Amino acid sequence: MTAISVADAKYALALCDRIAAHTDVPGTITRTFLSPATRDVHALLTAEMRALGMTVRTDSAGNLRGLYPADAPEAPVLLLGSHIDTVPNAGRYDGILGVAVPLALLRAINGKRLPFAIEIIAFSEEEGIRFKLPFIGSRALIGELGPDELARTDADGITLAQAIRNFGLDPANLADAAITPDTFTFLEVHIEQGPLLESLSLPLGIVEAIVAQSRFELTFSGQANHAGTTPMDLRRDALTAAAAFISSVEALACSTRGLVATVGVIHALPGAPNIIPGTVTCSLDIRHADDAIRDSNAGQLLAQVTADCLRRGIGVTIRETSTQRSMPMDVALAGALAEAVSRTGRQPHRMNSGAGHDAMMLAGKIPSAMLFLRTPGGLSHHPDESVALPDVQAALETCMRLLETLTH
Ligand code: HGY
Ligand code: MN
Ligand code: MN
Repeated sequence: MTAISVADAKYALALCDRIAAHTDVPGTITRTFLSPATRDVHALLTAEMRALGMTVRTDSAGNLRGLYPADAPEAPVLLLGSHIDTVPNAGRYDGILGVAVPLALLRAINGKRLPFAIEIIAFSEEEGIRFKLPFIGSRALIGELGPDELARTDADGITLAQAIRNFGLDPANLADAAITPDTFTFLEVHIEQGPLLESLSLPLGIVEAIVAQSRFELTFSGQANHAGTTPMDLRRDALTAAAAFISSVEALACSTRGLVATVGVIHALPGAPNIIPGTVTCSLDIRHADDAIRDSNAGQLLAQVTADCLRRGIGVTIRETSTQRSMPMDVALAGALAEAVSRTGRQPHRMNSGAGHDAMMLAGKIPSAMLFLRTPGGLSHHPDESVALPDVQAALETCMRLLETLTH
């Protein structure tokens, strides 16, 4: 099969740079579900896909899908891809690299036809920023984008269904996003987004399972009042109640092996230094490799905050905005991927993913695997997120070896 050159890796990274230029917030890399910048990225990727001999379509969930034909009709389909939406002020590789590497792979194959077709998918939304619902794109592939999800509203009150219509698509046609029956495997190439591979001085990881994650939104209701005239014992301060909750989140996660929990968003209203906050909303993101441990710790935190707010005379409402169970990757495929890494002369490292990925949605339907690339500094969901050129070349060589395996 074809050799991989450093030019192929450079192509992938250059494509990530070109896509990073399309943002909804100038000065940052920020693209949310079907935003104006997404349309620009679709146009850019469509041109790349067509130049590689692919046919291109956009399904009704806004996933951009390029199909590279097989050497014969009616052939099975290998699905590759990742997401092109980002968190606010993101890096340029989270998600996107998982579209750029497969395109670089096809570029290296250089028109050769294989006994299977290759579909490369740029998922429309994985992060869950605009609608507080992660995996919108990949949910559509597995038939889990239903009326409840379509009724979700963004900060401007636009429903998910309307956002799809505003992009020129029809939510009534979501069946067009379904994984085709002849799709036999999904491989997602992604940066690790953590410090492990770098600490081991290894370029590539093979994901064995993606940890369970739940996200909640909490609203604390106290009494706004004058900061200067209201005695401390007469206050119903919503922000100090939230602060006690946030401290309890940190304390529990630090004392529970394998648990991570984060409050990443907090809004205090009315939001003036001389007004006691009357209403506070905050998020909770809690993860563990074991569903039951994730659930029991989430339950403990939410029971604790409910009791504490009762004592403080503060109202608290809790909404679970999303939850994903821990998802193992396909054992045989992970083995083939590890063997492909070894055949490039590198040491494969099997690991779990603390980050969620579209693969966790597809793995329940088709054999799925993930190839991780080392993240320098372990820094991600940050503009300084990076990836090393040699590691991109290593990933491409691994993917090429895997294609050889799948071809026989
Ligand atoms: O938050 C996550 O785990 C992923 O980056 N969406
Ligand atoms: Mn991410
Ligand atoms: Mn990602």
